[in-house]
Formats: sequence, structure tokens, C-alpha cells
Amino acid sequence: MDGDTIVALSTPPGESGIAVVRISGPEAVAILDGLVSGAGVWTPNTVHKVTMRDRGGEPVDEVLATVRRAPNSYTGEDLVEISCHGSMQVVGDLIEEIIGRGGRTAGKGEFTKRAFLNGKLDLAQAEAVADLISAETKLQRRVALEHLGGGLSAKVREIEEALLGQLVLVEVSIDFTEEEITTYDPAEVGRIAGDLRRRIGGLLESEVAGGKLRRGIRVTILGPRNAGKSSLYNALLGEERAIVSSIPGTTRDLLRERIHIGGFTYYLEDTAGIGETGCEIEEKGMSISRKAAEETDLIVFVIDGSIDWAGTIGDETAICGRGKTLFVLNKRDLGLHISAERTAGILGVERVVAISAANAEGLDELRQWIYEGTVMGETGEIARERIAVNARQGAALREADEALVRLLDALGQGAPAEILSLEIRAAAEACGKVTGRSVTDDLLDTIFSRFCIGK
Ligand SMILES: Nc1nc2c(ncn2[C@@H]2O[C@H](COP(=O)(O)OP(=O)(O)OP(=O)(O)O)[C@@H](O)[C@H]2O)c(=O)[nH]1
Ligand SMILES: [Mg+2]
Repeated sequence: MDGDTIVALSTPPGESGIAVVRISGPEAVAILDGLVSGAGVWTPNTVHKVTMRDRGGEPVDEVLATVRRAPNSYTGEDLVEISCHGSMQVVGDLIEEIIGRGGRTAGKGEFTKRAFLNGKLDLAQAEAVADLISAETKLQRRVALEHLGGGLSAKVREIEEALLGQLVLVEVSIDFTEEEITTYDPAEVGRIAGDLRRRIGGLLESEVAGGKLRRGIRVTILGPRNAGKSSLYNALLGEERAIVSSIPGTTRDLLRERIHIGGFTYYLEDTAGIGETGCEIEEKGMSISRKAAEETDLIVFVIDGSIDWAGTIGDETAICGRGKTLFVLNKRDLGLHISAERTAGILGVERVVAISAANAEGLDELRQWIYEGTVMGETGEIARERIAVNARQGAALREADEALVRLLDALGQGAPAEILSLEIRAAAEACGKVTGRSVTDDLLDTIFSRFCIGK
């Protein structure tokens, strides 16, 4: 742990009613004394109204200051929280004064990193802080809050404790090999290992959806020119974001905005229409569309259903992976040239949805379909348990599971206690990576670099 005292603005920069500057570390209170030009009586956890001055004695701002004493603070250190007026000049001057008095600008997530290093939070909880800050939907907030409350940590710790319980018995047996005493029951070890694998498997089931819950899901609207892609894009966004016109080739660049469906964040993209054109700009737009089609999670392929569209889609659908493409017939308000069912037959897909982007018809069905096509089947568990492991936690749990597989193998071959102990220990160590009991400095740096400054 660095013994220095860190400072940062913990609210977003810019003009606001109030801004909060935090100071954490051994010098926090001494710095506060300096800011009010004299030793103050700082009753912990009490709000003090004070005038802060620069080193020339000139007032900088009237603020509310709260002191929390180590170890009873977020960071586990002496922590000063200053609520000042939300002017960037005030904040800048205050931070400058604090640095002039021995404070140092905090790195990303350094307050939370200190909280972790001082045992106030475990690693899964610290990661949940970042998730909670970036939560945009209720589901994201609920999962983050469950993890912050120790929900995931508790489940992993139970697994770890069961492993350690067996480890003790197996290791005692190693010490007593001379006497030929067996302190453990291989069948029981096997039964427990099997049970723990099931529990780990349950947690891992949430990993894919957990990744999507945190990262968001990319959905690209694709199709021939003039099919109504931009109209659909706007309708799903609920605002006139993209230019719509009856001239084919209106959209040239890729547009991207966020929408939320079922508690997940979707990055919805509008693209340039695909088709024959002599226009260099449109060609460039199309090559961006094709690249997006390859990389995206889900394609919504829009066809103008009011016309004899067969010739318009050519082999464009070939660039769409069948597994990740939803076909939509647009402009149903004008009457469909061919029904949705027949279209599905022609395209060789199970389902086609008919909509009217102009009249916002069929959009709920399409939203539901987008949700089904991307996360359905993986989310039930998350919604119920509010547990969604992230990639790092997933990797650690898989490592634990692999050790358990080797343990079961060893048991099957009647391996000696030394081997069993090795694998049980490996599984427990891997679990420890989730809660942060066994982590390296490099890993910590990677994790906390995801944070913003001031958290
Ligand atoms: N009647 C009707 N017209 C629509 C509908 N959706 C789009 N249009 C019209 O179709 C034309 C093309 O719409 P856009 O949304 O610009 O089509 P696009 O697929 O983005 O076209 P490009 O950007 O040129 O590839 C416009 O005149 C729209 O008003 C619909 O559901 N019903
Ligand atoms: Mg368009």
C-alpha cells in the first residue's frame, strides 16, 4: 500500500450544483487543517461548514467537509470528503491547494483499490463498483448491487471452504502415512468434487450473458437501398437520428446509438444500403456495411416488402450469417407483395416479421425477437439469481473446474493423498482469484484501470 495521500474530483467534471472532492490517506486531515488555516475539530462522520483558503489566505469556497477516520471509511484510511460549489475553477483551485499541501492526484479506481487492499471490499465487490457506476438499466444495476453486497463472493467462498475442508483431511492423512491412517473418504471427496463442479457450472452459465450485460450487444441494420433501414433505426431509437429520404443511397456512414431491451444495452447501427451503384462514396459506405455485417452480433436485414423485392436483395443476403440474421419485411402499411410466411420459405428461414417503420408497427415484436436472438435462454438465471460472472471471474472458475476434473480423475485411479491435495489446492487457489485472495499486482492494475478517476 502506498503511504501517500490521494485526491480527486469524484463527481463528473463540469458546471454543477455541487462537486465532491475526496482526499484519502494519512495526511488527509492535516491537509484539511491547512485548507481552513488552522487545526479544526473534526468530529468524524459529521458535516462541517467551513471556508477553504489558498496559501495566500484568500477564500476559495465555502464548503461542507466530512471526515471519516481509518479504518471506518470507504478506503479504510482517513478520508475527507469536500462538497464544494460545482465550478471547475473552484474545484481546480481546491485540488491545486491540496496537491500543494502534499496530496497527489489519484489514479483510476485508486480509492476503490485502497478499499480492496485494506480489506473493505473483496475483488468481486470492487469490480461491482465499476459495474454499478456504468449501469444503464435496472438489470445491470441489480446484478452490480448483488455482487457489491457480496452475493457472488459468498457463493465462491462456500466452494472454497468446502475445498479447504477436504484439503485439511487429505493433508492430515499425508502426515500419517507411516501409521496407515486414512483420514478422508475418497468416495466422499469425489461426491463433494462433483457437487462443487455443478455449483461452478451454475455460476459459469451466467458468464456469456454476463459479458453481454456489461459490454452490450451490437445489432446492425442491413439491407438494400431505400428499404427503410434508417426509418427503422429512428423508430427503434424513438428519435429522428438518421436522415430518411426517398432517394436510394441516402445513408453513407455507419451510425451507432444505444438502446435498451430487457435490461441489456444494445448498440444499434444503421448502415449504407447495399446494391449496385456507380457512386464512389456509396461504394465506400457499402464496404463499411459489409464489414459491420461480419463483426456484429446480430443483423436485422430489412427488405421493402411492398415491392417485388426478389431482384433487390440479389446475393446480398449471402453476407449475412444465417444464425445471426433476422429478416424483416418493411412497409407493410403499403401492403405486402409476398406474405411473411412465403418470404420465410423463399429465404429458407424459420421466421420473418412484417413491420411498418413509418407507422411504428410490429416494433414490439421485433424488439422481442432481437432480445430472443441475442440473450434469451441465458438471462433467466441472471434475472433470478442476479449473479453474472465476468470474463475474469469466469476464467478463474474454469480453472477451478479443471482442477476438480483432474481431482476426480486421480480419485478414479486411486491416486495417493499427495496428488489429491495438489488438485484440491489448485481448485481453491483458482476460486481465490475471484474474491482476490490470490491475485497478482498486474491483475489488480488491469482491473482498476477500468475505473474512472475519483472512484
Ligand atoms: N410507407 C412506408 N414508407 C416507408 C416505410 N419505411 C420507410 N419508408 C420510406 O422509404 C423511403 C426510404 O426510407 P429510408 O429509411 O431512408 O431507407 P434506407 O433503407 O435507410 O435507405 P438508404 O439509406 O438509401 O439505403 C423513405 O421515403 C421513407 O419515408 C414504411 O414503413 N412505410
Ligand atoms: Mg438510410
